Amino acid sequence: MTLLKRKLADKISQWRDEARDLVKKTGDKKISDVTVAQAYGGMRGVRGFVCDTSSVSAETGLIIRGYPLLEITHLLPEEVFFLLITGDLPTAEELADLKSQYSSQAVVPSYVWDVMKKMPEDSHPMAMFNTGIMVMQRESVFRRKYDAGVPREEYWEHCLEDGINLLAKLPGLAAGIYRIHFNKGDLIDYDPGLDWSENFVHMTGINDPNGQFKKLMQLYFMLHCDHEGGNVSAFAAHTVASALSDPYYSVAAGLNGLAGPLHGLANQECLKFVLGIYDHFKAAPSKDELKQFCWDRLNSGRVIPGYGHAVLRCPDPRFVAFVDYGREHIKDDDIFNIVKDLFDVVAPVLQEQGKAKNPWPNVDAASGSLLYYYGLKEFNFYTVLFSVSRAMGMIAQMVINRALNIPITRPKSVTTDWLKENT
Ligand code: CMX
Repeated sequence: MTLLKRKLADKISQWRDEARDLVKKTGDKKISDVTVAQAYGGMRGVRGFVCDTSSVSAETGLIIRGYPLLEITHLLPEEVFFLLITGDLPTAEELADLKSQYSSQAVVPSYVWDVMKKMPEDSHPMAMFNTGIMVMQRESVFRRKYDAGVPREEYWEHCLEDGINLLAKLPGLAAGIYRIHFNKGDLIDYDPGLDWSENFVHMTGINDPNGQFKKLMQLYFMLHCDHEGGNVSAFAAHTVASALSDPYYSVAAGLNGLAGPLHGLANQECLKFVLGIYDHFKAAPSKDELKQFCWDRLNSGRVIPGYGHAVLRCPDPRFVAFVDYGREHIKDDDIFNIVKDLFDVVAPVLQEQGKAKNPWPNVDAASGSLLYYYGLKEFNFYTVLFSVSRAMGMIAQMVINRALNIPITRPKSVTTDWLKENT
């Protein structure tokens, strides 16, 4: 048994007792009321289910298992996955064990590349990535075990096995799609001497002479790992997994949601916006010029990408972590400096416009400028990177939900007539 599975087995018996006790003692206590405005408003703020991997505070942002994000940005993605799923940081031995599981499962099956190479040239890299995951669905251990009739107490174990097998392959799948879609030449083999994020950089073939791009990707994959349970991608994955669709189906479902421009696709939109500014002014503009540019965009009926958030009411700590990284490593870069200046300009503009409830930057506002600097310039690929990371949160949440036997998701919708008669 792997060390992660052993640790989870201990934790799960405690979590099951805790959940059972809570339902027994406080099962009829209310945790939310729903207004008509919320019913028409994307259920914003409705507390309707449990997610323990992380929580998002409107005032301080992401908290992972009790750790405010900015206190743990040094963690490897492997460590943060262990933390998300178990609630504990791994020991050196547990980390080594997880790394060796990833390593043994990292090679993407060749039939996936056959499909990827046949996809139309104008397929979006996110469509390729999600297709790649779906093509691997035939590997699902969960599906085979379910079909064989294993007891439901065991579901989480097979969900975990699928989750690890899938996570192990995502850097390779993403890097291979990068090379195929952008005609970068032959695929590059996985290097067992490198870790998860280092392997991604290695397999893209992007030149990284001083190892700084690898450092950035370690940070990138760590920062995007989870954002509690109610965001579009996590909730879509949660809902699909609740039907006992296996992790391949469920992660792909979540990532199809991440591909929306109001969610994960905003990072490609954001860099497009910043490069548009650079092209327009042929250099880094003054703050007054930036302000006018933002107003022109708003007046044309478009959003400022990378700004605003459904839950946050503060600058996103993930944005802060990226800007800190940029200040340390690429402080003289023009594109990065536009991103920094936008931080001073956009919030007052959005406040003056008076529509956005949160005028501050979210995670997507800064990441693109850093990727661009290190040579990953194809911005329609950026959401794939978000996906590689966010799959960790989806998988951690789904393993826990199977362990707790959370039933199929089925909230009740109401009709407009019902509202008229009953409110
Ligand atoms: N620029 C312009 N207008 C904005 C805005 C922005 N960045 N953010 C919000 N608004 C507008 C909304 O479009 C909405 O306008 P209408 O009333 O005309 O429909 C109004 O302000 C109120 O919206 P809100 O309650 O503040 O925000 P929502 O919870 O509805 O939406 C989000 C949140 C992120 C979709 C929205 O802020 C947005 O579109 N931002 C730009 C896209 C973006 O950066 N998305 C990435 C989010 C992070 C992620 O999930 O990856």
